[in-house]
Amino acid sequence: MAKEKVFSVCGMCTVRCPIQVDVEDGECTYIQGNPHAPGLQGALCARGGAGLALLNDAERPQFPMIRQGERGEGKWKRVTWDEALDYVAEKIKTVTDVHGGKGVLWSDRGGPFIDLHQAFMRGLGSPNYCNHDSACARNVQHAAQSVFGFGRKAMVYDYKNAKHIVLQTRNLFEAINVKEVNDTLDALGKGCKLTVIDIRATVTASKATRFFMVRPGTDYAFNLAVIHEILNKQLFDAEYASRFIQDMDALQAFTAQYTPEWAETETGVSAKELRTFVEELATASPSVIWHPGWMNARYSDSFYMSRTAYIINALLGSIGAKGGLPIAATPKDVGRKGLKKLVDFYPKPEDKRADGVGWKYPHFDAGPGLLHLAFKAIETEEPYPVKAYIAYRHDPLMAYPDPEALKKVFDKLDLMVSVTFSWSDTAWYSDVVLPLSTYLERESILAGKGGLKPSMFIRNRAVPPRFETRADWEILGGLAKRLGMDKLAFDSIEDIWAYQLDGTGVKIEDFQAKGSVSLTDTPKYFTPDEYAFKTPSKMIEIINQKWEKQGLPSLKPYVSPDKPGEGQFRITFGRCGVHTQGHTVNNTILAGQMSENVLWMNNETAKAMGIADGQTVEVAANGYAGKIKTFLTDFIHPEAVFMIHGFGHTLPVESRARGKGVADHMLMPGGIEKWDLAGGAIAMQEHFVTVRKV
Ligand SMILES: Nc1nc2c(c(=O)[nH]1)N[C@H]1C(S)=C(S)[C@@H](COP(=O)(O)OP(=O)(O)OC[C@H]3O[C@@H](n4cnc5c(=O)[nH]c(N)nc54)[C@H](O)[C@@H]3O)O[C@H]1N2
Ligand SMILES: Nc1nc2c(c(=O)[nH]1)N[C@H]1C(S)=C(S)[C@@H](COP(=O)(O)OP(=O)(O)OC[C@H]3O[C@@H](n4cnc5c(=O)[nH]c(N)nc54)[C@H](O)[C@@H]3O)O[C@H]1N2
Ligand code: SF4
Ligand SMILES: [Mo]
Repeated sequence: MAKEKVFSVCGMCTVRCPIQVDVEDGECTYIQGNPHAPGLQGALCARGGAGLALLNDAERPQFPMIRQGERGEGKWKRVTWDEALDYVAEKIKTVTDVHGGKGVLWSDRGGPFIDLHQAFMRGLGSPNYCNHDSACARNVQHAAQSVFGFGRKAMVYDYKNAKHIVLQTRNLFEAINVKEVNDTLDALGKGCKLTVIDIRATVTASKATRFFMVRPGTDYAFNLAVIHEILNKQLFDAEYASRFIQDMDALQAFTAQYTPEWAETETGVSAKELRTFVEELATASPSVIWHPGWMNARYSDSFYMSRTAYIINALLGSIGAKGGLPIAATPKDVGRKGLKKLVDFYPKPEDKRADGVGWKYPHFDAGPGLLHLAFKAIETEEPYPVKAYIAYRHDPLMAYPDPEALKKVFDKLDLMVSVTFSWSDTAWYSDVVLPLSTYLERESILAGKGGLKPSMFIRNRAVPPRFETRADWEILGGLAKRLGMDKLAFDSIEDIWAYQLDGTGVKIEDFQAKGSVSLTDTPKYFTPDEYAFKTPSKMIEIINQKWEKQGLPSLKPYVSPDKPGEGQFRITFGRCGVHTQGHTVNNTILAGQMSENVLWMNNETAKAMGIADGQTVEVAANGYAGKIKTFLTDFIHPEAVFMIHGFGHTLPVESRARGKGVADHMLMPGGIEKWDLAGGAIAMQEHFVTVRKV
């Protein structure tokens, strides 16, 4: 039998761990973490292991389809790839003839392979490239930019060498990145402390040295009190602060009122415990990581929560420190050249963005824009009509609140295309479904990764496609050919790889041994003097003029979150270890692990309502009601109910997922309008639900 080991990249979530796939006679037989990848130790998470079930799943789009009936009706016509690409190209041409390139919107899930997508959009002459992030980490990104002048990924989390890790709104052991999990476990084994700040006890909390259960939505208060205590007790790194932090006086004056005693009344965490905690942080500094959050599209002050988290790191000297948040090196920093960019084929479009980012909202990061505002542009045709939308591996009808409202927006489109490897609500509502090969059946463009050791990595095709699906470069190349964008009409992935590697000194053969190429042998830790912050002052700026000019205070007075009314609860949500967002619930292996979500409720509160553990209840908001079993525990704040996101599927083509559990995003009426002008993200937990026995 022909046996082979193929290096590739997991595609079961956006983390994209390096993998090694065993292939025997054209069949994948086993997937493991790439044994050469540092920190992975050959491991994968449960979802990565379940990739084989995705590959073999017949309940995924198997061939291109064009809608026949009404949008969302589910009447599809099977077509050939030529027919599908001709159809899409023709429709795009019609839109661009009338409205220009800017009439086309794209959204994807961000990540290391977007160069091709951005090149495609530039080729069309559209500035409207967006990613998913206004429903994920945009508040964190903008917080980083407002404090340091660079984005959140310009720093890495050096978990392995940390002495105290603080996870706030961050469930590291269930919302998984395998390397981060392994590195954190290593650190804990070496005596690193772990503090978890959450509204409920997670698996991560169960591994923590200390767990603070806070009142939902009061993290900003918590952080202001921590800053107060650090400044008051002079526990900050004075030398670091004097050299690198501006506006220390303003910070001191602003936080004077936010004492630990005051915070106790907001968060429920005792002032005494907060003080002991801060003392311990100071002892461990600068090898401290106070995580600024990841999925932080939650509250109208989440941006400020992330900002204060970064400020605490700065005060403790951990920005740039080993065991803290060192600065990620780029290829240039280690004397090398990065991959040549496909996006440079075409000039930057001159039109302003439909979402207003960069002109109406000059303080936001223009790169991936804000998708919910682009949707607004579809609805209002302001600043101009947007008539075609391509959702690439993105399911906004599940990822943004209130899908019924969003469908009405999509009804204004002349063309809606979904490029996807599984069914999704968005694909089902599209005009054309272009089925993407699973990550095991497709190559991607080469990708670069910054970090302590910048590198490049490859996604090889492990096996040929099972069905009539194609790789992204084949799909976009096919469209490019039809749209006269010849430079992107590559005939083979090897041609793309060769273009990307040109001038880098790296050859495609160099990826054979390990699946990646490290651009340096030794990790690069910059000393603080070696890098400059990207702010106008080149320092960490507590007061950011870009935001101030928009009338957005850098030091915003704390506003206490609303309390739920009688019989109401604040909706909270998050991830579990065995599912990715909404797209693994139909996976045979993972559905077997967890087929429905449950509603976490505080024990006493539920009992007072006569609700028992495991009982089916109705959870409702604004006309939508779902039935779900309860999970009663002392370890969730009484103001909140919690559920895992991604359940409550309704599509007839997903037999394992259909009708299982409740969809949290249905419980957020008008949710797309609730977004924060300071951070840019949706505030998904600013909603209340009712619960009753059925
Ligand atoms: N109410 C509520 N809303 C949320 C969240 C929440 O917790 N609650 N979470 C938010 C967060 S953090 C995020 S990041 C977004 C996520 O929102 P989405 O990006 O919509 O989430 P996914 O389910 O990962 O969607 C990816 C889609 O692309 C398809 N796909 C195609 N190719 C690939 C591939 O190669 N790999 C993968 N992984 N998928 C592919 C999948 O089948 C799926 O349909 O949702 C956000 N929205
Ligand atoms: N297994 C798995 N791993 C994943 C993903 C996945 O779908 N599945 N998705 C990936 C993606 S796209 C992302 S963005 C990350 C998300 O990674 P995380 O942000 O860590 O994950 P979440 O589970 O969304 O949220 C973390 C915690 O926030 C808590 N929380 C809710 N409200 C509050 C509050 O008011 N205050 C505090 N302090 N805590 C609160 C929740 O209880 C939850 O435990 O995970 C990534 N990894
Ligand atoms: S965290 Fe799990 S699902 Fe995500 S890329 Fe890594 S192995 Fe795959
Ligand atoms: Mo996310």
